[in-house]
Amino acid sequence: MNLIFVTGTAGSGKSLLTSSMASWYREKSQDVICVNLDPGVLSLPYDPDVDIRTQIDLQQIMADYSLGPNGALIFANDLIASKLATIQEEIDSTAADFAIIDTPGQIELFAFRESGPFVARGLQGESKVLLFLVDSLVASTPANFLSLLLLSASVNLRMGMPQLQLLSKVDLAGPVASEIIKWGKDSTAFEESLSGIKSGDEYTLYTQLFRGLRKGTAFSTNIFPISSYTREGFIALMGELSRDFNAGEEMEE
Ligand SMILES: Nc1nc2c(ncn2[C@@H]2O[C@H](COP(=O)(O)OP(=O)(O)OP(=O)(O)O)[C@@H](O)[C@H]2O)c(=O)[nH]1
Ligand SMILES: [Mg+2]
Repeated sequence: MNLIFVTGTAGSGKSLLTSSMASWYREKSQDVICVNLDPGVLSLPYDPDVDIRTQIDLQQIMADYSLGPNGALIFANDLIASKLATIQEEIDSTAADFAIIDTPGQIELFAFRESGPFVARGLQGESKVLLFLVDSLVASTPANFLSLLLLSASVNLRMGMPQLQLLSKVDLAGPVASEIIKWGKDSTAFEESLSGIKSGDEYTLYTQLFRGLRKGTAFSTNIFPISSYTREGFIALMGELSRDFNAGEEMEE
């Protein structure tokens, strides 16, 4: 089974992408399941085949421990680690080819505490890839774009698996989307835009960070523009995923 983890900031489009990728695979007659790892979500745009909410009840946690919604969410997210064996069993029992794993909305609770990386590293599959969604509505300035890439790099540091950056919601972003893609491909274009808002030591620091990120091997600023509504970019994304999964299998042989 190939595991695809979908991560990104709150509201960046993780759940809708999980749903639209699953539909895409199913149309291609691939056996795919959707896994919901968000204990706090009320409604989902897909029918989860494996759902952490059957193991972790947020309302019950609030009542049992007299916690407010934020405290209960932290507790619930930390509890995900203790359910690793059950999640693995449920995923394996489907014997699907792909599992698309939708992660909790609050990325800091999932990626920057112990539980998320423990589950991401602990779940076993033939191959694993992590998608990080850069929301094109948020990444519209060079400062915001760099901030999201740095966040993506820190998620990469924590999760320890191949990672692709996606630029989400490009159908909404208009011409800004092409500008962001240009920044991702060409450091000079990024630096030119950054020079409009930063100068001196700050400019030097941020341009060095950006160039450093671009040199990374496990991580790069190559970014796949996608829309979960129009499916723009899906052919390129699925092609890249299939190359990554085949490369993983070849390495195992
Ligand atoms: N136009 C457009 N809207 C999108 C796209 N992807 C997501 N959305 C919308 O953005 C909002 C958030 O999408 P979700 O899929 O719930 O995002 P999420 O990252 O799962 O959100 P949380 O789990 O709450 O952090 C919803 O209103 C979606 O309909 C897209 O590609 N295009
Ligand atoms: Mg979600």
